[in-house]
Amino acid sequence: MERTFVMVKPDGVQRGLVGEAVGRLESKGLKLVAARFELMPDKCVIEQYKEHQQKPFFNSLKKYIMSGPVFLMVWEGKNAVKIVRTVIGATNPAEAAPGTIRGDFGLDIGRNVIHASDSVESANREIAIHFTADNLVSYTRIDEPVLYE
Ligand code: IDP
Ligand code: MG
Repeated sequence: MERTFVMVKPDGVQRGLVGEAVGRLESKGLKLVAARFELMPDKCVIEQYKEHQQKPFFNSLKKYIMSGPVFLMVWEGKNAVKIVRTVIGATNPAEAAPGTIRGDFGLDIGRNVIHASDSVESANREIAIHFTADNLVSYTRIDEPVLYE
């Protein structure tokens, strides 16, 4: 089983899309193992987007992520990293397929509603930025026997 880090960004929160995002991941069969609603501290934003620190859009990205509350989650399941990236869609909502969260709810690359880790390595790194091991809840979803072969 893999775990991945997912965040409804401030535009998604303001537009009332937390429930939509959670609902899509829940009904996909993935298991929610941690969640928190917060204004993300400066140092966590920098750490989260470390790989983009030298990019021209970094300052506007940081301002966007800190513009309002975000909803942070950890989801678990078989191939969770790849599956969640598929559910959220391409980075640019203009290119994201219909049926994906970004494809259905976004217009602009700088306001793309939701984040999800892009690899198992990033997922482990990002989960550790926002959650402690104690925050991750181990339990069995009652439908697990019918979700997996
Ligand atoms: P990802 O979120 O799909 O993994 P990344 O390339 O890692 O995409 O970029 C991180 C975030 O930075 C994007 O989700 C988006 O919010 C923002 N971003 C990426 N490229 C641009 C850009 O060209 N202009 C403005 N914002 C961008
Ligand atoms: Mg990324």
